Amino acid sequence: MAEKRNSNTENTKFHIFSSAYFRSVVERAQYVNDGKKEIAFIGRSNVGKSSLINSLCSRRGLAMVSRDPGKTRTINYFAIQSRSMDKEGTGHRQDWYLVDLPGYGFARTSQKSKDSWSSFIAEYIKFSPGLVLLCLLIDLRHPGLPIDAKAYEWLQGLGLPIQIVCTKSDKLGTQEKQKNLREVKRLFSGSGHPVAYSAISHNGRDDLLHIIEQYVCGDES
Ligand SMILES: Nc1nc2c(ncn2[C@@H]2O[C@H](COP(=O)(O)OP(=O)(O)O)[C@@H](O)[C@H]2O)c(=O)[nH]1
Ligand SMILES: [Mg+2]
Repeated sequence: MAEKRNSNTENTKFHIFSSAYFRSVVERAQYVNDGKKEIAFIGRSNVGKSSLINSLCSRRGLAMVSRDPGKTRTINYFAIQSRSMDKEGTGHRQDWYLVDLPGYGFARTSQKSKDSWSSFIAEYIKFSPGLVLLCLLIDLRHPGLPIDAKAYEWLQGLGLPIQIVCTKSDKLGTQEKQKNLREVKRLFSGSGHPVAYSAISHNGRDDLLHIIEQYVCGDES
């Protein structure tokens, strides 16, 4: 896919100015390991992961929204270039990867397939030294799904920072949104403040980019 540069005029804020599909891998020997940082996205199938990645990068077709879920189990890397400005007004460029991980929770998934999902993800996390943050996506309409609670508990055990991102926030009214956000905070305690996101209005993009900036520009790796 050709690289596209965004015409972003807000140049003082941390922003992504270039994004391109880089590589899909299925096994450890193929992992990208070039010293760049990685921010990975994970969540239930249909939670809005591809839409969120597209929104974050301001690219309509970057991650395929319609890609048939569950058929292929691949780790997809997107090469990202971002720019930030320090207090002195000097611009800095960052090169990193956004990593799209296979979703969990398909209907009719056997225990064997769940186990292989877990070992697939655990291996990626274990052997990717550039990985600095895991974004776990939760549908804001359904904060209490047992499968998300299980995934969170399991991911927490892997010892990486986790950022909860609540998707499809545009589908809720203000009151329900606040109520469900409180519920997410309660259920996913220990992961900081959840970000409410809408891939339609892009509400939440600045908040999430600000969080990503801390990891991409900081030295937490
Ligand atoms: N209203 C609304 N719909 C969304 C949002 N994000 C995703 N969707 C819809 O939810 C469905 C699944 O989205 P997709 O990004 O393919 O989910 P994925 O399987 O997690 O990658 C699609 O029909 C999207 O258009 C959102 O923020 N708001
Ligand atoms: Mg998808």
